[in-house]
Amino acid sequence: MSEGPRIKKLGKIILLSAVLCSFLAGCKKKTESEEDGSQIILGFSQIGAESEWRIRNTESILEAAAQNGIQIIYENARQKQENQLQAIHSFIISQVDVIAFVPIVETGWDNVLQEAKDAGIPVIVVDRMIKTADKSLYAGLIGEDSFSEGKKAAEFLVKKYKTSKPDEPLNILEISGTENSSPAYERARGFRSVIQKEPKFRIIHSESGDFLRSKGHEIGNKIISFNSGLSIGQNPIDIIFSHNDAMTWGVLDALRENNIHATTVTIVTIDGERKSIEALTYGAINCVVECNPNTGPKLCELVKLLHEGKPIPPVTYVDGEVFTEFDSFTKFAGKGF
Ligand code: GZL
Ligand code: ZN
Repeated sequence: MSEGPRIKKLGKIILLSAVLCSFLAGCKKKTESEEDGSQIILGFSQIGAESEWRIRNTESILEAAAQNGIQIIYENARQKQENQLQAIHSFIISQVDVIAFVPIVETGWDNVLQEAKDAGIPVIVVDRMIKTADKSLYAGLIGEDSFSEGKKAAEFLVKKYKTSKPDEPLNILEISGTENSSPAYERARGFRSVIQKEPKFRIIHSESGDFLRSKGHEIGNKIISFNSGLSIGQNPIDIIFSHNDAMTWGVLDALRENNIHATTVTIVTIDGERKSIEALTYGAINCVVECNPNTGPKLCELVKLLHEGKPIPPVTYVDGEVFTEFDSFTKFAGKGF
């Protein structure tokens, strides 16, 4: 073989080995950092992006991980529990240091959490709660008190209608969140724990809108009756209690499309999107119970404690406020969504 092509061939071998070395060095650097344990690796399974609240919740966690030097493997389950189970399983295989996940529904987690426990990987439940007989399957929960959010919604109605007469019953439509999710159960329970003491209120219908604006829109279209009021069958609707702002805005979309002014009905909603609080100023919404999505910083504190082998509290709540039509709107600081 003449010189020319040989040089070329040699050049190729040198180039290839250079590429190989840099690749190995890269790998080596990554294993080095894992070996000296300088960077915590967190596997995080998020349920999806079904609402502005969820999007802010994800942002808060990703931002906090970056600020805390935590390497996060983020998996978006696109609203499917089976995608979450696969994601958690893959975190176990990759031997992450800590697993955090938002359980889209309360049940069906025991097997994969047992796997994580057997692998010695601590798990933090985020935002929503799970139902399990074995509390040792997770280290702790960080989220919001959904029961108290439901109570606050009802307490606003008791205050708003304190002078209305008991013999003029007030009909409530409840639009609930994702079926079998802890916020849907707990918000409903908290709301009823107050309402059932007040005979003037009647929950005439409850239906899941799956925390989605599109489903809220469908329900909105369903309750618009011919005489441009809102009703379920023959029963007029005086109040709508919606488990999240996304569904509330779906109902408001339907009202607007049918030229029905939102002030014809009292609306109480949960989450605290900026546009929902602003709607208090023009009467489209009457009460917004805030659910704080910014759990990122606190979650990272808990991750670091677990990585150091320290215990964490069984439940850590982040608190939220209540904004109503009676406020002066000077106090709204907002949670960034
Ligand atoms: C509540 C959270 C709910 C929000 C919705 O803690 O799980 O899920 O209220 C979101 O906006 O979809
Ligand atoms: Zn429409």
